[in-house]
Amino acid sequence: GATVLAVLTAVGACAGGPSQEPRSTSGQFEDGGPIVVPEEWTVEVLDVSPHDPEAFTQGLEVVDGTLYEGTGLVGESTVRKGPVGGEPTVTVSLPEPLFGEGITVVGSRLWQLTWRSGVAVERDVDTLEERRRVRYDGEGWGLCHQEGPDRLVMSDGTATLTFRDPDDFSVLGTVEVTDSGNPVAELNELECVGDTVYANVWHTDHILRIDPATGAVTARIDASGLLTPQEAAEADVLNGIAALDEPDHFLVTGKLWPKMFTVRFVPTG
Ligand code: DDQ
Ligand code: CA
Repeated sequence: GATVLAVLTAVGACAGGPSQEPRSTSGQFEDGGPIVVPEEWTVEVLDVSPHDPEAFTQGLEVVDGTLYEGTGLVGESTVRKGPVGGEPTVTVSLPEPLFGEGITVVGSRLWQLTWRSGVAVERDVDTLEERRRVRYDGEGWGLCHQEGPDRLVMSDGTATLTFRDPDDFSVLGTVEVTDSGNPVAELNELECVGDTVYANVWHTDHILRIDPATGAVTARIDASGLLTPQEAAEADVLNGIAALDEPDHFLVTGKLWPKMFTVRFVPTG
């Protein structure tokens, strides 16, 4: 696990003076508990597969060997599904003016967020046809579903993750994500794996491993260098993490990336 600095001598002590207060004024603790210093991890590439270089990837998820991808941009937003490593077999469009964002599968439904319209679209997971829309406050960025507790986890461009009822999107709670005690804004695409939430951070090549119970970042995964400089020059940012059926294996891609990478996240050194 990550290093828990319950007794911290150097950090915070200089600025705050010699206070031994065990709560936040000393910088040693946050409201949620002791400050957690994330581990530094990297990615090990196991395989490379093609990715639609015109897909402005906003959501990526694999369920039972089927890859679901949501794309963005007004007039170009879609949801598509197909076998992992193959071409999509079903593609549907999200009509203007909606800008598609994160997606997640919950049983027989798929939820698709929109960026600034405050609308989530419920789709039939088989046909991807729209079933209904629900409203939410704020922006929509990333989305994933936890089995237990049965809830959605949603990012909105801030450091706050919102937990929602997977039936009606009502808010069940929130948590602020912090790295070494500091809020991390612009959390983007999400992936729920057991009790862990992974998030990539907009405009970075970092994927964060987050404990949603406390919001603490427990590992910072450096996923830079997946694309060649030439490929990166024509692509947009890293965005898209999907846990594969094989434990600890993930697909990672990005907006307008020509490739998807099968990776494992591994501690550095
Ligand atoms: N978000 O996905 C991070 C929430 C928003 C991305 C917005 C990207 C806008 C690109 C606009 C390009 C217009 C051609
Ligand atoms: Ca995902």
